[in-house]
Amino acid sequence: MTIFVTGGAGFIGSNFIFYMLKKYQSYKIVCIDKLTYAGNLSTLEPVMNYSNFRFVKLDICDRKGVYELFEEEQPDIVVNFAAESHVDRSIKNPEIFLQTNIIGTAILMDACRKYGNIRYHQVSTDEVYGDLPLDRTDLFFTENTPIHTSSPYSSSKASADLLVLAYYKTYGLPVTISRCSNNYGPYHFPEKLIPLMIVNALNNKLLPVYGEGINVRDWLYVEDHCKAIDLIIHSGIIGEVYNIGGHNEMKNIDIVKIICKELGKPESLITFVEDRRGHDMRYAIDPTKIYTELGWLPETTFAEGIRKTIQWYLDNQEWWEDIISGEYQNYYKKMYGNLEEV
Ligand code: NAD
Ligand code: TDX
Repeated sequence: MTIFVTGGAGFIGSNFIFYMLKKYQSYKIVCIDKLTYAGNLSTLEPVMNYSNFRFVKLDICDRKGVYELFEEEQPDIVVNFAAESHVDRSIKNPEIFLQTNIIGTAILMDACRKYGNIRYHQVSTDEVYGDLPLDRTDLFFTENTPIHTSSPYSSSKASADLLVLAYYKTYGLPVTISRCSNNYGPYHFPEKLIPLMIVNALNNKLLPVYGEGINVRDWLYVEDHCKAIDLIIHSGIIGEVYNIGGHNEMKNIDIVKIICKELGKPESLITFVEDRRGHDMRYAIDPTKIYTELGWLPETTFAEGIRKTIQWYLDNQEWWEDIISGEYQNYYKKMYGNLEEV
C-alpha cells in the first residue's frame, strides 16, 4: 500500500505521517510538499531515513510534476492536506489560496483519474459552514449544514469541496471529505492562536487577542484528527462527507488565560487588538455521523492536550525559534505592528 500525503511538512500532515508510519509499518508513505513558509523539512527529520518514507519537494499545482510522480509511484490512496491555511493571510492576499486550495486539488484529482481511479481523500474544514451565533448553543454544524463561507480561505476550501463532490458524481472518482474543527498540538505554526500565544508568552511579549476575545472555536488534539482520517480512508463510504470535532468549544480569551496560567505568566500580557475582518463568531461540530458509522471518538481531553502541547513547545524551542527568526518577523510586523515587549 502506497499513500501520498500532500502538505506533509506542515502541522497536521506531519502529525499524520508520524501516526501512519508508526501504525502501518508495511505501508509506503510519499510526502509531497512545496515547502512554503508553513512547511518545514526539519519537522520530518525523524522519519527521513525510513526505507518506507520518501519526501518529494513539489507544488501540487505543477501538473507535469504531479503526473510524473503518480506514474512513478502508483499510489493506492491520496490524502490532500496541502493548502494555504491561515485566514489572516487570505484576507491580505487571496490569490495564492485560490491557486493551491482549488487548482491544486483539481490537479491531484485529475492525476487520480489518469492513473487508475485512485482513492482520494480531501482534508477540509468546519469553516466551510460559516459561523453560528454565540447565543444559540443548541446549534451545531452537521454534514447537511449549507456551505456559507466568510473568508477567502474558507471560500477556497469550500470551492475545493464542491469540486471533489463533482469529480465523484461526474467521473466516479472514489472520494471522501473530512471537515474538522480547529486542531492544536505539536508542530503547529506559530502564526495560529495557540502556538502564537505560547511562543509570545515564553518570550514575555504581549498576547494579541482580536476584538473582545469572545469568539468560540471547537478545539481538537491533532492526533485525534489523524485517527479520524485513518478510519475514513480505510472504512469510510465513498462519496461521503464526515465532520470531525470533539465538542470542545472555548472562547479565545479563555484559551489565552489557560496558557498564561500553565506557563506562570501574568494575564496583564493580554492585549485586545483590532478585530479580524469578517471574523466568524462560533464554530461547533456535530460529530454524530463519524461516531455512529465509524466508531470514532476523541481520546485526548483539552486539559491533557494543552499540557502536552505546551510541554512540546518548551522541549522544542529550536524548532519554533528557527521559524520566528526568519521571514516570520516581517509577517508579524505587518499583522501586529510593533507590539511592545514587556
Ligand atoms: P499548514 O499551513 O501547517 O501546512 C500546509 C502545508 O502544505 C505546508 O507544509 C506547505 O508547505 C504545504 N503546501 C502549501 N501549498 C502547497 C502546494 N501548492 N503544493 C504542495 N504543498 C503545499 O496547514 P495545517 O494546519 O497542517 O492544515 C492542513 C490541512 O488541514 C489544510 O488543508 C487545512 O485547510 C486543513 N484544516 C486545518 C485545520 C487546523 O486547525 N489547522 C482544521 C481543519 C482543517
Ligand atoms: O493573534 C491572534 N489573535 C486572535 O484572537 C490570532 C492568530 C487569532 N486570534 C483568534 C481568531 C480566531 O477566532 O483566535 C481564533 C483562532 O484563530 P486561528 O488560530 O487563526 O484559527 P482559525 O481562524 O479559527 O482557523 C483555523 O481553524 C480552521 C485554521 O487556521 C484553519 O486552517 C482551519 O481550517
